[in-house]
Amino acid sequence: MDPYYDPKTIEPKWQAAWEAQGVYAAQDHSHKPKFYGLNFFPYPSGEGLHVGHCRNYVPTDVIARFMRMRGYNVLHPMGWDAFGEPTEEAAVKFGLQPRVVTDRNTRRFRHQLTIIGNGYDWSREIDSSDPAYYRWTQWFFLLLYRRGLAYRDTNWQWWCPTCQTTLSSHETKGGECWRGHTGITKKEIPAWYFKITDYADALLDDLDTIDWSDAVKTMQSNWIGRSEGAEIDFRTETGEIIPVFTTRPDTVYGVTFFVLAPEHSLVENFTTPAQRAAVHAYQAQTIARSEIERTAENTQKTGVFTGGYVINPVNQARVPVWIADYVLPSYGTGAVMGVPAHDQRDFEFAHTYHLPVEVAIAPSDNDVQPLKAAQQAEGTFNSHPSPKEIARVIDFLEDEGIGRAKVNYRMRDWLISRQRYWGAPIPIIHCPTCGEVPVPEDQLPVELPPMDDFQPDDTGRSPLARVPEFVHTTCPQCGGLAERETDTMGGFACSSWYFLRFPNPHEAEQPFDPEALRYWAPPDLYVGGVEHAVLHLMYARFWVKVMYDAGLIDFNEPFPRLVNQGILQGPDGFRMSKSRGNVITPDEMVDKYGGDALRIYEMFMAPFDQEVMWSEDGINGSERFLKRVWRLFAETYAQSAEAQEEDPDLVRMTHKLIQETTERIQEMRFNTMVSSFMEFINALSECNQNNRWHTCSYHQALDTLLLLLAPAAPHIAEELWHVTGHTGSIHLQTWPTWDPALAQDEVFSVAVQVNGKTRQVIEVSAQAAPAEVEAQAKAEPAVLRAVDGKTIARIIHIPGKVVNIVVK
Ligand code: ANZ
Ligand code: ZN
Repeated sequence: MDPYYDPKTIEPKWQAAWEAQGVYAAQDHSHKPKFYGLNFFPYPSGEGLHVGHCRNYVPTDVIARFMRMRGYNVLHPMGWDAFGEPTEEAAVKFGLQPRVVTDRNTRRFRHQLTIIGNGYDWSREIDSSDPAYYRWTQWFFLLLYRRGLAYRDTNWQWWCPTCQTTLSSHETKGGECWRGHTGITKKEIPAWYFKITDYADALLDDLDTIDWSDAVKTMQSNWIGRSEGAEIDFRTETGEIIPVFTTRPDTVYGVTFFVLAPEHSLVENFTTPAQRAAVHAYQAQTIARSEIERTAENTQKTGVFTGGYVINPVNQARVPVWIADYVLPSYGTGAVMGVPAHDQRDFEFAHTYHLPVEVAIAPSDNDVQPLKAAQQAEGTFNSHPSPKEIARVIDFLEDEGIGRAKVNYRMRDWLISRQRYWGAPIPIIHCPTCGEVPVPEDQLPVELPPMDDFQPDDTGRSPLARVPEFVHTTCPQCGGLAERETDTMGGFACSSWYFLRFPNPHEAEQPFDPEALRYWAPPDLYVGGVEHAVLHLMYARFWVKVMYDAGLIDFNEPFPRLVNQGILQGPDGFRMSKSRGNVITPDEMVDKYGGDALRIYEMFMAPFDQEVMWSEDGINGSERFLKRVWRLFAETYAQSAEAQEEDPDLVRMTHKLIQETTERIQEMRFNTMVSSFMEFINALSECNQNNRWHTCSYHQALDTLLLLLAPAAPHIAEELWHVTGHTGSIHLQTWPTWDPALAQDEVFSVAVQVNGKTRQVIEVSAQAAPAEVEAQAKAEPAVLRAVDGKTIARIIHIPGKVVNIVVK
């Protein structure tokens, strides 16, 4: 056996052999129990993977390998979330087709995932930009359409002038698009939406049924933003109804003004000629402000009086109508009853414009702070209303026919249209006679036409609108001339169902084979970063619920168990990213230390879910550990093969290691798993130095160590497995089992004597130091009584047998 550990030759050799032998292929039609372990499928960016991404991919791979050795039929696949703007831009930059760029990037990703030793079933690789895949993304679009969950509407949209496409409100933040471009504005254009709001309650309630972190659940629940309250019907002076949404209907007697969102369609009706110019100027200035700016807590509240009035239905008070941008057009009814005595924003607004403050109910600690002065001036003190009282107020409103209970959600419908080339075309045809007509299923996919210049423009239409052969078609219903929809779908559509494709990636007749899904789906473990906490994870849950309601699948949550890995910071303490320039690639680390050393370090650096900083010392240590493993085998494996004698101490340690490794993988405590390997290697090295390795127990310990090490360090384990004369891939061997009795620390019965007379028999651990045993012996009550009043001259200790206390 080669005395030196050489990952550079070992690792590529085994990677090729595993692939050729299909070691990681999942078995269709198996009677074994299954394990489906999945990572969020990556966007194949031009930058490739860095070692931070490995903190997500390596542990999942360890679990997949472990489960395979535990007798499970394992599905551990990989694919590409390949549509999207960065690829399209890279294509423009290099003068290439997005298809070419995508293929180049996915090759790089596949290579990187291979050199870190991950075992995927590559025969199931999927690519969301492949027509064979997006055909079914389009099919699901039509499923949603037929179920009334996809619709086209013309609205003010966020528009990024740099990306030249619309953005959903969650893709904007602080006036920037999600890719960091400033200067985003709004454009009024028709676009497609998915009606995710129909599923708001289900998405909220079912969070209780899934095993996710509280942090992610909270983010989802805030995003849904369920709010209970009432709608109260105010009236215009000419008698039309104009409802408001309020969570505090009990404060309706305190209304002193009324506010419409500047975008509200009724603003014109209230505006008097004298106020028109001011109102229009204010409306124009509102357009450019984001919801975040408008609703931020510490900003000055602004607005303009329209000149008009509404009537408060409970006391017929005439209330002035204002517009103000802190009222959002898309929430509730876009109108607010202003109650400055009980609402902070209303208070600030009233304060600025010298509007009256009227206390409707008594203050409490729950009420907003700056109001205290105003309320005390009024001098009314009752108790704060309980929800029960709010319910009574709602009953009253209902009886009077002026209001009703109402639940509102922060969540908006999902804007799916993108005016870009590199996405799945929306499969709809616009016919002058028939209107919107879905593309018949047998005409799917609607394929992207080849385009030389696919750069977006500022027309608000996708580049596909410039391809006449694509646009002009005939209506499937009436046969007349018609036009294709030219928007494509945002990538979150593609990633909302991909996990259902891996069990049957080559299925041509349907999106998935229900039989295969019944066995494989849903994934047993989903691993990814918290950055997906809302968008992807919410959208995928929505699609799965729709499929469930359509009777296509028999589960209604896509990811029963989700875990999030911790962030990896660069050596400078900042999150690893290309723009910071602190990226470390797996390629350079594998080149220097080997894939196994990188894997061991990724696990050892910190608990799986904790944020941690990269350190090259750490990976150095991991490499040293693997060298020690290698040396032990080179120096002692063959020599210990003939030994007959047993070493109970080593047998115990080996069983204990099996137990610890098993439990720690199951609990995803990979860092402590690695430390138990290290301790074990220390112990074996000690045996080696003390010449205690001529035992069959030692030999057995080495064989077992290889099996336990296989998921974490698959190459070295495989190489040593073969070098030591075993056959078949180590990754297809059975995981060792332990005997709990043997794994226990060994216990001896020790007789405690005083002057040679046995007073007590005690149990002591075989690992306990002599001084500990003697202390335990002296503390026994029977011994204390016998010794009482005398002095101890000496102690005769025969380890494992007798402690004789000699007294005078
Ligand atoms: C009167 C009132 C009195 C209110 C009071 C609160 C406290 P959440 O919890 O977010 O649902 N509101 C309603 N529609 C709005 C819109 N389009 N833009 C901005 N604010 C809006 O909050 C609901 C409360 O936010 C509603 O209850 C309303 O103010 C305001 F002591 O009505 B409230
Ligand atoms: Zn038609």
